[in-house]
Amino acid sequence: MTLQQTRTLATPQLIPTNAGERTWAAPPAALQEAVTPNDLFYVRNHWGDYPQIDAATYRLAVDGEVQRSLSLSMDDIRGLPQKRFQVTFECCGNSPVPEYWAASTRTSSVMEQIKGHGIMGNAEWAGVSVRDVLEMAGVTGSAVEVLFEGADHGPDETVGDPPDVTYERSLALEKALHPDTLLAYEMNGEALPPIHGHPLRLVVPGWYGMTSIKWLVGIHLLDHEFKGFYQMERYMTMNGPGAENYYTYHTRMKVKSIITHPAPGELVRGTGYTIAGAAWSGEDDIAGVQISTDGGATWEPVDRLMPRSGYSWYRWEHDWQPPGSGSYTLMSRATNNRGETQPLEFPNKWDGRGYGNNMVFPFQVEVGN
Ligand SMILES: Nc1nc2c(c(=O)[nH]1)N[C@H]1C(S)=C(S)[C@@H](COP(=O)(O)O)O[C@H]1N2
Ligand SMILES: [Mo]
Repeated sequence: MTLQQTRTLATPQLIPTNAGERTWAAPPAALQEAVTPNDLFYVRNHWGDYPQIDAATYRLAVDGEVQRSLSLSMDDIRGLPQKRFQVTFECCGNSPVPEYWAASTRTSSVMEQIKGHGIMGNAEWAGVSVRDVLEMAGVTGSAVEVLFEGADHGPDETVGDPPDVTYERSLALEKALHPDTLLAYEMNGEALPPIHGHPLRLVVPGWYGMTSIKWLVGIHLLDHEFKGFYQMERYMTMNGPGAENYYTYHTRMKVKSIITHPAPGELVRGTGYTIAGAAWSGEDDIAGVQISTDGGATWEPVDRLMPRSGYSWYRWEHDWQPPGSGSYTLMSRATNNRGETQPLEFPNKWDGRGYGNNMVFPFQVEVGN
């Protein structure tokens, strides 16, 4: 089994995608690896300045609807049983919607690059179960949600209002108590890098990235639903009149697949090429990936769908004999084990935001001799 190792940049590096050093996308070459190296793992911060926390003096507060409030050091946390597995992250704003590209004020070179899917990555995380910490504190029967508080705060990044809001979000008790919902202190075998939440972050397997709170300083057990800014005003879609639910609050990553080989702009030569990519669907299994090399006229199952590791994406490969030189439109389409599949167009156009885009992405490729 051969996988083309094609790098599109001599030295791949993160691509800034907005002003103020808040979001960097992984370059296409980074998505060609099954595990994304730390220095090429996308970054999504809400403020340019991010917390620099000293692990030696760090404390995690656990309070609210608990029998015992806790203040835990990193040594206390490291004393709990360690868990280690891969988790694929995807920002809810990954993969811009084609209709919005034209309207963007970004420079064309950045737009060209973020037409890709780089606001995602896959890493091996090590840490402890949130559940073990909650059991130490003793959750009372009155608790319904768990609020995870980050150390970072500031004015809303787009309109400046609210003037000072903390990055914090809640999980339903059930997801927080899932044994694989982690407090992670390691990423790909290294101490969690400062920009990814050092010394401790939440990792919510299968859910969009905004749920995995970095620079975690508080776990608060609530007897009510949390209605804070980053819970209710961001990372949701208004579905518009006539929709069954007016709002979609994004949680599980929707079923999706991307093509990673060829990379954007790569010229394919010769008569044999292995198209490859990734597919994922929240915590669910991928049942199959189909590929089209003629713009969606015909589809066939990919030749090889590899098993995943933990909560990682699935990698897939497909051998292709281009009928001749010229321009081709490739498409991949994944289906999960619930029978859900990718739509041909972005489904949530009504509110003008692009969250949760899992459409089938047309991918233009030039084949040379
Ligand atoms: N404290 C804090 N946690 C956060 C964020 C943030 O800005 N502050 N961004 C969230 C978003 S939107 C995403 S997609 C992921 C990105 O994680 P990464 O920067 O490690 O890739 O972190 C999430 N956790
Ligand atoms: Mo995100």
